Amino acid sequence: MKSTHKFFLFALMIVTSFSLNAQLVPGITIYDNATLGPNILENGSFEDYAVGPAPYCGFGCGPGWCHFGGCQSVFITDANDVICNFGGFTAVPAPVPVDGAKALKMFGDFGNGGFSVTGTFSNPNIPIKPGVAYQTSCYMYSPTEAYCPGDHIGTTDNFAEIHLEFKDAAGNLIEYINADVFTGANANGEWQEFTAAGIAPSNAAFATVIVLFLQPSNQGGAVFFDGVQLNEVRFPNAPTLGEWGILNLGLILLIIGIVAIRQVSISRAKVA
Ligand SMILES: [Ca+2]
Repeated sequence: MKSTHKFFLFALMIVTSFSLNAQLVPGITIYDNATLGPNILENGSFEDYAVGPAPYCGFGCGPGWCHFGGCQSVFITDANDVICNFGGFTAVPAPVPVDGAKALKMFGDFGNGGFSVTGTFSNPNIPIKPGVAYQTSCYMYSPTEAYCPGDHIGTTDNFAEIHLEFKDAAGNLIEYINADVFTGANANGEWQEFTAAGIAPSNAAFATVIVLFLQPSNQGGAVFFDGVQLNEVRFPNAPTLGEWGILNLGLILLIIGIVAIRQVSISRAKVA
């Protein structure tokens, strides 16, 4: 074998080797295979609060969160708390939090007889990286009607949501992503996890996580929230910049090799 052929064969072997080892950037479906970075929310499990009603009417902030809604429509509960201790119902133990010792409870404010919203959002805004995927999640709970009819939302229009909001450097909302909605159909006395994920826009600088209790028809019932997370989504198979360089070098060598072999073949044909 001529030395030129040996060189091109060697080059092709290198290209093939790098091509097999390099892993392409995964598409959107790789969310299933991604790993999550640490929770970047402050007090995402509400453990830094004291048990009891949030001491505000309308708006107020605590460790890592701010709240809005009617007077005392936001509570912090633990397993020693009781629910259904109102309206002639029989008091029963509050749900055991799914994460740690405390959970957040929200219900409507019954303020004006119309649509009301009670909400809790992370504060301050959380610095994020544009173009990077993030995931937020939380557990939600509403008791069965048999256990606590006063807090059960299964016979109401009430529902709850978790949003992930992306904001620009000035704090303006750019876009938000919803998880599935927690409705009366989910009020089965079990903690259930809800998740929303998406890629931060190119002009995003901050993220905010917000959980909402929505009361369209002035009806009773409550939803509990716990274990709220905001995580960077990491793709372990994504190539590093160095790996991208090796891949590109390999492709260049492949092209050079193909062209050179073609040149040698043409030359041989002419000699023949
Ligand atoms: Ca907790």
